[in-house]
Amino acid sequence: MSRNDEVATRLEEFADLLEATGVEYKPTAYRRAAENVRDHPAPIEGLAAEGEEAVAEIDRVGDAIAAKIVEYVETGEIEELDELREELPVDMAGLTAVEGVGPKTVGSLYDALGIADLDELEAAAEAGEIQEVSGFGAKTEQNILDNIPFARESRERTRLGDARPLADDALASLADLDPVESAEVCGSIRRWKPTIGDVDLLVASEAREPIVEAFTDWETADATIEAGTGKASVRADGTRVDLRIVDPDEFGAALQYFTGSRAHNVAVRNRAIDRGLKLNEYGLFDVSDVEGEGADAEDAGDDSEEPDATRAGERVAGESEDEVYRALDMDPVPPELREDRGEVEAAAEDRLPVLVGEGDLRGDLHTHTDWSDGGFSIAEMARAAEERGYDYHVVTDHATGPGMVGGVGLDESDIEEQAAAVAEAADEVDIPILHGIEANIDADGGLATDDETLAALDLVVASPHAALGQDREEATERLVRAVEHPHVDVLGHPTGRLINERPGLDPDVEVIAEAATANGTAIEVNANPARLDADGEFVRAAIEAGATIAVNTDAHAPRELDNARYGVHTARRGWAETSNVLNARSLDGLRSFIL
Ligand code: DGT
Ligand code: CA
Ligand code: CA
Ligand code: ZN
Repeated sequence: MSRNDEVATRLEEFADLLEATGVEYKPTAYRRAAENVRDHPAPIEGLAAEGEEAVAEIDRVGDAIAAKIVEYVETGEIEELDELREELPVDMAGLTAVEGVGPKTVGSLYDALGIADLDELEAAAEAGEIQEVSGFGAKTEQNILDNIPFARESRERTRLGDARPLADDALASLADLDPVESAEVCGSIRRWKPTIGDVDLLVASEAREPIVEAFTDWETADATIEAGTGKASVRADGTRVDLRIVDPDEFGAALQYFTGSRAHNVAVRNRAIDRGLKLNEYGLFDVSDVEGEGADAEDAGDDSEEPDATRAGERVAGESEDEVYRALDMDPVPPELREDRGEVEAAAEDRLPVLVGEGDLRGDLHTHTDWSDGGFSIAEMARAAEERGYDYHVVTDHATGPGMVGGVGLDESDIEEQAAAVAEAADEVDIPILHGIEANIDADGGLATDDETLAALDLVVASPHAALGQDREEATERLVRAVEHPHVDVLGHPTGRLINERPGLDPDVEVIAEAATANGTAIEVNANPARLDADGEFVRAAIEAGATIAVNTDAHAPRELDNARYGVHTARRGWAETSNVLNARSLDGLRSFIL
């Protein structure tokens, strides 16, 4: 966490505590200041060293807040914040993670019932105490109860978009060390799961101590949890990072083991047992001659959840992962597929999909500019796409409609005006720019933008932005109607979920997939790491039904085009091949689909 982030987090905590104690206006001022401190290009500690005036130069940071920032950078504390914390000793972040619970609610419930954390909140709701508090009712209490499990889970798991860069950073700090022969990320990150419990790293080396030392000295590590000879764990940016060091000839077996998932490993291990072999983190061993093991052993351990963790037997494979899979008469399984959803059988029968790759995308079909809520011009965004090597670029700013607040969306006349601006920007870059729109799907599946305007556009993405609490049936009907709309080309972030923030819609994905296939509408994998929507399971249903998918970043800034990789790996989790992906096609291929 940069110092700017850290200071911003303190200011936000300050804002929450003020709001909880009933103070008005000031919380908003602190939140705005926090946002600008976080986004400020210069390190806050440098400005603080120059004094309060330099800090107050940051937009929206007044003298009073500047003084607190300097106090914090100099002493590590803000006296007034400490006083507020004493006055209201609650787990604010934990409690406000519950949808519908804001700082004000936290303040009221603390005053009335002394609720300080999630466990106490749950107990009070279960005992029916919350509905007795003035301003609360039975419905609010039930809502709180319903939303606690999601809040708990989201407090415990880190978004892939935060964990992957952390893992890459840790790995880079290790890979350069002299004694390190190979280094890889494993666990759920290597499988590109949307959220991860902890980061797992694996290093192959004959050495141990210097690597553990370098790891615990890694500059992002905040604390050492444990440091042994072959393994160590640290906490970094609030996430646990585990490192294991193994001998180079066991690296492949260890990589296979620690990549998981557990269910995949059990299935692969049972395949080994069927062949008189034993697979564990040390290697693949022929145990037919080992007493008490082998196929004839009384307890051959079929369907065993845990492997026999010894090196007994004759080593058959272990140095590389591919070698381990091949020795089991199967094709190497891409990590994204290792969830025990048929991949072991497919690998054994030589019918694994050839998955889409990061380099296969030829353009982005969902991007924003400063015409709506993006921060950059049409030409700037298109140039960034060109620099990535894309063959085309599609601008899809927000149209007006439900969920668009503060005049963000474009109405029909804005869209017409933008068409001319897109044509002008096209002269500034060497790739074609298509003019699209991101229309809003209203609660019953209709679009707020009129048909004539939609018909004149090159491409229409339609996405839900409001009414995301609908039940399954309503949500399914709504999305099917949107997919059937004659002008809709892409169903954008279909569930509207925000990972760790809100679950979004829960439609019947098979029904949507069939409608999408029948109507020639693509289903988006929104690559924003806060969304990853559709997810891998949805993608798989889409592809099995014969639908086409689109991997889009929904970028609001040039650097967000880099999020494409999260989308590609999510599509891979859904078994997507290049031919299934609309924006892996040439401009002609794209045009014939969206026609
Ligand atoms: P996470 O961290 O909750 O997102 O999920 P993973 O898959 O990264 O799980 P983690 O970190 O507990 O362990 C990493 C991998 O190592 C896991 O996917 C499978 C393997 N593994 C770890 N411990 C065990 C174990 O006790 N039994 C088995 N069968 N596999 C294990
Ligand atoms: Ca893990
Ligand atoms: Ca772990
Ligand atoms: Zn968008």
